[in-house]
Amino acid sequence: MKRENISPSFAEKKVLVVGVGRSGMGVCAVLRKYGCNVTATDNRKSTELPRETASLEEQGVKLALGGHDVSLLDSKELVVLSPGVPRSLELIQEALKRKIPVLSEIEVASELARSPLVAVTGTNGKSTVVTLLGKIFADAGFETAVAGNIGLPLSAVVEDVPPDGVIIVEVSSFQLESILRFHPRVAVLLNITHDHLDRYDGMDSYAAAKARIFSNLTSSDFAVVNADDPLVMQLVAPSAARRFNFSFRERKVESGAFIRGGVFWLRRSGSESEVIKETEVRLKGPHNAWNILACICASAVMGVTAKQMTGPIARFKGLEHRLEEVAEIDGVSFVNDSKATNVDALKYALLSFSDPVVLVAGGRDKNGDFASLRQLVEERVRELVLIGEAAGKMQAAWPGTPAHVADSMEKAVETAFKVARPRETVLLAPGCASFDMFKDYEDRGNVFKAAVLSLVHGRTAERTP
Ligand code: UMA
Repeated sequence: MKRENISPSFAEKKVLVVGVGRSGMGVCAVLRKYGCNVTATDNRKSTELPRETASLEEQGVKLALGGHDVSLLDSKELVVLSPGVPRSLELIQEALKRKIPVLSEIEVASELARSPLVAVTGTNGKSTVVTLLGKIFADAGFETAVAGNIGLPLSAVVEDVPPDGVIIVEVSSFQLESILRFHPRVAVLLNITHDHLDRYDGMDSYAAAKARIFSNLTSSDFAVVNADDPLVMQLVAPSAARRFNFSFRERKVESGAFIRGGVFWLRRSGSESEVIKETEVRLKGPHNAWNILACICASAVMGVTAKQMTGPIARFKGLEHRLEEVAEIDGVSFVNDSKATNVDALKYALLSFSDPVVLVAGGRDKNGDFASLRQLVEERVRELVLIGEAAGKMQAAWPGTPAHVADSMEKAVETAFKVARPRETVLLAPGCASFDMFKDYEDRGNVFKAAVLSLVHGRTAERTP
């Protein structure tokens, strides 16, 4: 239901929504609710979008499918851009020329928030952090929603959470590119490493998009940042927000969280509280230790006590497709880290295992610097099984490690199982996007798991198209 006492800046405007995926569908509903005259455009045709077409028509949204004609901008007062659509698109450049504001779905949705937002960005770890934060806040008695890049658009839940609740929102650089007043109470920046260099013209523009998370913070807000990442520290420096650092080194933390003597500690106002022992944590790997430290800071600044955090952190086993243990066959463990879609995530996947692994990697290259991992691959990978478009580039980048090339995930799993020795791990950590062979990273992880399970059953999985 429309709230009577608020009038968002977009109310009753003539709006063009670009892209009718999850963000577009979510934002169309909100815009219609507040009296906007909405047209939605997508480069897919109505035959490819039957469910969306029916739903939008029922809501009174006009449709312009099968392309983006610039005449769609005539008389429009606002453009809402889906994150997957680049601002370099001719339609968007024309909108900017005509001085029509181009905003992202999170910008529009956040205007309707009644509760504080905790926004989380970074190259890797975002989904793990927002999910664990959701559990910590819920356990501490907050009404909570977890939304954003993780899958559920912010517009779908933003009005459901009461003022004393909290909305945890995963934000990507794509979403941050088109914010204006997006103003979280807590902004978390986990890390910045090479990713999406197929969309950005370099690290500077990618990092600048990430840094926009701080752009509207005031001295009443909090920036939670990884003090072990120099680029993160550089980007947060101009922010007026109160700083909570997290680090593996105690000396870098005045207020925040750190690890000392095998214990995660919270430090604020000069006093320290023990949160949890490393041995009680189920999440593996150094990257997950940073993720937990980030959660400690972000929940502490919102009033959660160290004691309240312990249980949810101890119970959290991690997410599907992130270092997910699939099965053990004849002493060989299979681990699915399909979410390792960039070089840095691949690096942390490898650092999570003390013994050498058989690595299944490859996919669609995002201009990743595979050669930077050469030494680590030589130390931690006994044999490689490479798939997808990047197989050749990876083989050339890691010449010191024996490699096999497979033309399907099923064959990759079979080959990896053949070469693996008892007590070794077969690790899927592609270091690449999935779109050359799969719908998305989840599809890739599911196909890997199905192939492993069919080995368990002694037969080859049949791939569904
Ligand atoms: N489209 C056009 N014109 C174009 C390009 C695309 O019309 O030039 C259309 C497509 O035909 C499609 C729609 O735009 O119908 C898709 O829009 P989208 O790619 O923005 O996808 P959504 O379904 O709206 O999902 C988006 C996020 N997707 C991306 O950022 C690519 C989802 O993050 C997010 O969960 C969702 O909003 C809800 O907030 C996914 C993602 O891959 C998980 N994110 C990237 C990542 O994590 O690396 C950033």
